[in-house]
Amino acid sequence: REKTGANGIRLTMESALTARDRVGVQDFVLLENFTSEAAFIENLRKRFKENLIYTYIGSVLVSVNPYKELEIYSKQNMERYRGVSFYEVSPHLYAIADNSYRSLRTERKDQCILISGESGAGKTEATKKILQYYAVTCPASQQVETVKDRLLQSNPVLEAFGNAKTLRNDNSSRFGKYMDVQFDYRGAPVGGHILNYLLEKSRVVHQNHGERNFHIFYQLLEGGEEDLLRRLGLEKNPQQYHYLVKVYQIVSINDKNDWKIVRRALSIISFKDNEDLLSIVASVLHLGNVQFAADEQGNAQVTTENQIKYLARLLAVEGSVLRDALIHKKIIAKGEELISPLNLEQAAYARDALAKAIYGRTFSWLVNKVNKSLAYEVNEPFVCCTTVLGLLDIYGFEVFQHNSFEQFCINYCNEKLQQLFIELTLKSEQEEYESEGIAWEPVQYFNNKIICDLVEEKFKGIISILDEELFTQHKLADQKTRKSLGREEFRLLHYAGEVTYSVAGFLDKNNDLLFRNLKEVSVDGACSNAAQRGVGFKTGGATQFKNSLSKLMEILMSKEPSYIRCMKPNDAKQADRFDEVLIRHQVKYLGLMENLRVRRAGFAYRRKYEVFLQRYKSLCPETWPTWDGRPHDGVAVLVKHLGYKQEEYKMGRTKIFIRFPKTLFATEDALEVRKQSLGDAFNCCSVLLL
Ligand code: AD9
Ligand code: MG
Repeated sequence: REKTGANGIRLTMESALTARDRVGVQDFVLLENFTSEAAFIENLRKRFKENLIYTYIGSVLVSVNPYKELEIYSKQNMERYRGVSFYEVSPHLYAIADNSYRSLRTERKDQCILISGESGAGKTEATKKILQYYAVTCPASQQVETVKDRLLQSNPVLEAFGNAKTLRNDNSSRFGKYMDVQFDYRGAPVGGHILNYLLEKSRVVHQNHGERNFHIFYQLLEGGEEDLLRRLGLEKNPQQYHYLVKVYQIVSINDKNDWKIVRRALSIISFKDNEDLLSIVASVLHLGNVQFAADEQGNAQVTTENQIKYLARLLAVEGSVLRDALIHKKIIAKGEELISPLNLEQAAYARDALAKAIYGRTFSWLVNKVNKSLAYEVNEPFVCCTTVLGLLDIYGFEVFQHNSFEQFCINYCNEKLQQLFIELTLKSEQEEYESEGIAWEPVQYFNNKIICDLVEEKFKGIISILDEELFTQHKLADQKTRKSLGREEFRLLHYAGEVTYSVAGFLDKNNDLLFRNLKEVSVDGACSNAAQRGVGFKTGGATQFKNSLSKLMEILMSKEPSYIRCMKPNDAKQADRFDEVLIRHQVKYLGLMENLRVRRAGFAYRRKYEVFLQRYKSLCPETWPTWDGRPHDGVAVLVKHLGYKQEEYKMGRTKIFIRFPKTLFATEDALEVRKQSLGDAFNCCSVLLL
């Protein structure tokens, strides 16, 4: 390319092109070859290299975790996004946050922001940054400050109890979270509510190599004051506890410091009975240290009396009752109660089941407490009408070597969200075309309803069958597929690809078995506080999950959605490393190409006549410097002058629709030239108004 020319104009035009070359396009709809995955990834890579971690697909925000602190979250930057039109500033979380907030205010329509992506992609960070944005930019008052504080502080508390170090993420959320923020008529946050999904309870009793238990255990031991630990019967050393892994110190985590943060957060969300909560945490650790030995008959006997003593006190149950419950099974046959002893293996199983149940219920109880503290207190009568903005931080689609019940639930959840996403995107596209009076061109897309039905249908669906415990008898795949499957496997063709699930352990996990007498102990004991409601359910875990998901879908459907799609650039949690294979995977799992195809089905670009005219009016003598008529007519004159061909664009009621990016780019380049020749007289935003 010619770098210098006889006139400076040529030079400027070159540099505009080079800039686009260097940093890519900030909206994927402007990719010339929008069906090419390679072009998509190349655009991401270019931007990532320039620390531009955000890119749009229309109104969807795609984000790549930078794994380093970027200077883009300052208060000044928040101000830049406040009240500014989506496309006038570079892509950012704040633009999504602000846009949703403004729709909520002006249209008084409930909003939701759905954040998805795989573990470590940055969902939780995004959620927190959005909350911070609202805390800083929304109107304040004394009461509101308290609510803002509680909303922000609910995070460290729930993260302490619900997050853990995994191989993929040092602060991995082990539960799904949906948080509503309520706004009053002034647009101030006045309350909130959290729904939680599927806490990974199995982590309480077992962690994979290189992973940890939930943060709270280490925080308590590392940071807990001496007399507190004494009261709880705990020793400072995590190595003492079977449920805690041997290697527990991680560079990126400071448990001692986090303990202070959590304690403070607990007090802000008005926890008076901290100690009750911590007693339960301690009891789980004691329970893990309960040991058994076999007597002559091979029946388990408790050998660690000390632990029973602490447990009895912490859980407020009779020691003897607890001891008996741990080594016996009570069954009811023909109306009669039968007590039978457990062997070593069964006793260990029962102990772990109790630990999981206690922790799980404590978590639900904690969420309840947080919700009570966030509940909107109506001080002014007649002003109880609020609008709601929901934030969904949910685990992304996942496939491992071995996929079990957890992956099944998680992937099913993603399947539902994808269905919702495609339906709503298509719907909003269709609605826009209709309201603009432009003919709709049908789009072919992967409809995953069939997979959702297969999972959730009454009687025939996998979840129903799980409850019936007939699982292995069901024929899920055709003969051809079956051949490549093991006896205890089934395979689902998810939107993101095929996943083979192993049935082993499915039923157990679905039933979440807790022996009857242990249930009774935990009902009697101190943990009765902690959300007893879960005890004795008749349906399996998957059915409960299905029901809560279907409620979630209803909630989401009733709101206007925005989307943030998070990606991680590498598995090493390192900055400036862009692993193309990993990214390609995620582009697929997030359904981004499908998203782009739907969005680009008709037109790459659309903009209100006023905005379009304002930007490009200098390119036509009839519209420059001012156009007095209707903006629609001005644009018609303008594009005629620019030589747009009939198939390149359409004029809607309020917007111009441009089919191909190249048309827009040609106009942009012409603008660069024009700018140069006009010099100072030219006053136009230098960012391409995507
Ligand atoms: V998981 O499904 O809960 O395991 P998340 O939530 O998607 O996962 P998280 O938000 O916890 O991931 O991000 C993982 C880590 O990446 C964080 O602890 C940060 O160290 C890092 N991160 C994520 N987003 C950003 C960012 N915008 N800027 C800087 C970030 N670092
Ligand atoms: Mg998370």
